[in-house]
Amino acid sequence: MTTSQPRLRIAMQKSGRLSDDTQALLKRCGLKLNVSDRRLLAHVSNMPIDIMRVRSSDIPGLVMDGVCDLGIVGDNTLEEEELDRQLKGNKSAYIRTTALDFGGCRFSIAMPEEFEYTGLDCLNGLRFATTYPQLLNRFAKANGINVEFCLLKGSVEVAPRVGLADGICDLVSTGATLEANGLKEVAEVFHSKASLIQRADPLCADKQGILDTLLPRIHGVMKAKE
Ligand code: PRT
Repeated sequence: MTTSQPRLRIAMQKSGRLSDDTQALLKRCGLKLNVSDRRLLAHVSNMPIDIMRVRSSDIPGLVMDGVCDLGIVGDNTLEEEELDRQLKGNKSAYIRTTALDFGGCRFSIAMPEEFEYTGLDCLNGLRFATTYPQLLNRFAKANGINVEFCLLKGSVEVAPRVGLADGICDLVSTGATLEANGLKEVAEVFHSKASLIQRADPLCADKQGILDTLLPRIHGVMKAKE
């Protein structure tokens, strides 16, 4: 009976804002990837690595549960899942191996343009639409304010106009979406970038060997871009 060599499994976003940069990073590290839309577990042909292509929001859990050895995900998604799991008493450990140089954005509170913002205190008791309630809750507690949440997985910016919430807390890069929806950014809650994360349990020697080859390449690619 032959036993095959263990393959390092990396989770990345299937399609969206992080997928092109993630794929480009892995290719610049010399990984030969055959990624097609339907293939959700892509084989790297020149190294013992498999790439699992999933929703961004599933990546932290896949790494925390040890289904994937590594993952590339936004810090916003990562910390939201960590806080949510801690609240529920579920496994939430991981190692942040490398802070990457893409996926930068702010997670910010935004209010209708006509709102008179005088500081965080004036947000007390208001209701916010957000995809990341735990991140907002942590910020509110740290600043001694009470806020209510309304969970929306997308189109968060529409919430105040339709009477669902007083304001929103969402990801912002250029600010164009806020402006197009009559909103203004009033407070930054969290600054996010993409990170490479690793499962907390030690890797077997074979997988650790693969990671020891891959990591210097990732750092080299990032340094070359500086
Ligand atoms: O669907 P999936 O589970 O894969 O994840 P997702 O819905 O979070 O996917 P996606 O592709 O929208 O975002 C993936 C990650 O990219 C986020 O988790 C962030 O870490 C990062 N990122 C960086 C952003 C943005 N910038 C960003 N601007 N994610 C979303 N936005 C959205 C924002 O929600 C808002 O609707 O872009 C709009 C604002 O952009 P501006 O330029 O108009 O300000």
